[in-house]
Amino acid sequence: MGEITLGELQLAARNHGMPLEALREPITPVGLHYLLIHYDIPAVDPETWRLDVDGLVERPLELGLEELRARPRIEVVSTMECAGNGRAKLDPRPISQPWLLEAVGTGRWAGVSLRLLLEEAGVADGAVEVLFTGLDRGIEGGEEQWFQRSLPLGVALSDEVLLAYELNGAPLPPQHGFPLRLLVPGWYGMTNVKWLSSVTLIGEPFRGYQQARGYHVRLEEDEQGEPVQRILPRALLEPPGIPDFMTRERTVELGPVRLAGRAWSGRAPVAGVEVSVDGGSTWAAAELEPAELGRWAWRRFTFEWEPESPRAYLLCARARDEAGNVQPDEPEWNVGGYANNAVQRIPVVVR
Ligand SMILES: Nc1nc2c(c(=O)[nH]1)N[C@H]1C(S)=C(S)[C@@H](COP(=O)(O)O)O[C@H]1N2
Ligand SMILES: [Mo]
Repeated sequence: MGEITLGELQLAARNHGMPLEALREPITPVGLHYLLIHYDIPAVDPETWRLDVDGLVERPLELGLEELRARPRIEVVSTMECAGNGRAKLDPRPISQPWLLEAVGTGRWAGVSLRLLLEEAGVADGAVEVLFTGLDRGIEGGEEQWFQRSLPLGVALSDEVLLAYELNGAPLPPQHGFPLRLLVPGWYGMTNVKWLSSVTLIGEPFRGYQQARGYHVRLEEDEQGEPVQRILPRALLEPPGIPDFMTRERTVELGPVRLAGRAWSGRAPVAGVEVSVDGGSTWAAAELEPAELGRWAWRRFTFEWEPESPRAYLLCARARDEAGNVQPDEPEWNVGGYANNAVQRIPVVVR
């Protein structure tokens, strides 16, 4: 596999992942949540900032932060994962943000129901999608653009969809979309447009770059492909023992080890998690803890492991969901490097 380029390193240095030991936390501390920022973090003055709700509506709205906060506050604990998580494990490696497995985090998000605002504005006849526009501008695929994505009206009206102004009990920090971002639990990260400036009802499906070019699973550059939408199942283990500084290989003391991790799927609730200590030749069920944080958050699992001798092991975990989605053993390559949910493998030396 080709070496990481300076361009990829530049992206990786800006957009950090969640250190996998943070899987021990049910809610990811804000500074440990992964980050993905296509362009620059925009400058926002909270005094003059307004959200426009416009397009095919009966009563356009223009709302400041205080006006949004005056509306009923709803909260959802949601696991967010970048669609490019796992990209760097594809061969050949698609050149973009080179995530290994760490582009995930779980936040306690709070804000106002998108449906409430849309009802207030009154959706006019002919509206089919809701377009979300961020304040960040850049050039991608040769096109200058605001970061923009749309949702079908039916998805936008779902109960759990928020315009969030808080993360973990505090105002959104600049890197996570201050003052307001979209939050669509269960959908891959790019859906959750940050630094919102407008919410626009439109009468035709949006064909902008982030919708029609980006975020499609394509086997060849010039095919249409399938849009990337809901998060596929994944289980990740907290790396056990202690790491080697450079290789990150783990060393564990001989004796019983309680392995633990978290599993999620945006497609359907997690149905089960299995663990393997022999690189995936044999699997055993892990203990799945109750879904205390609700439908949209990852679930903790544990597995009691008693290595029989001091030697090398290859730990793996895999999740399946109630819709029958499973994790493949090997990555399924695509041009953009999206939605690679192949099973995690952690080399461990027991001594
Ligand atoms: N306006 C805007 N919204 C955005 C992005 C962006 O670059 N600009 N990145 C998207 C992508 S690709 C992901 S994975 C998530 C990451 O959210 P986080 O940085 O808060 O974890 O935000 C999404 N929303
Ligand atoms: Mo992403």
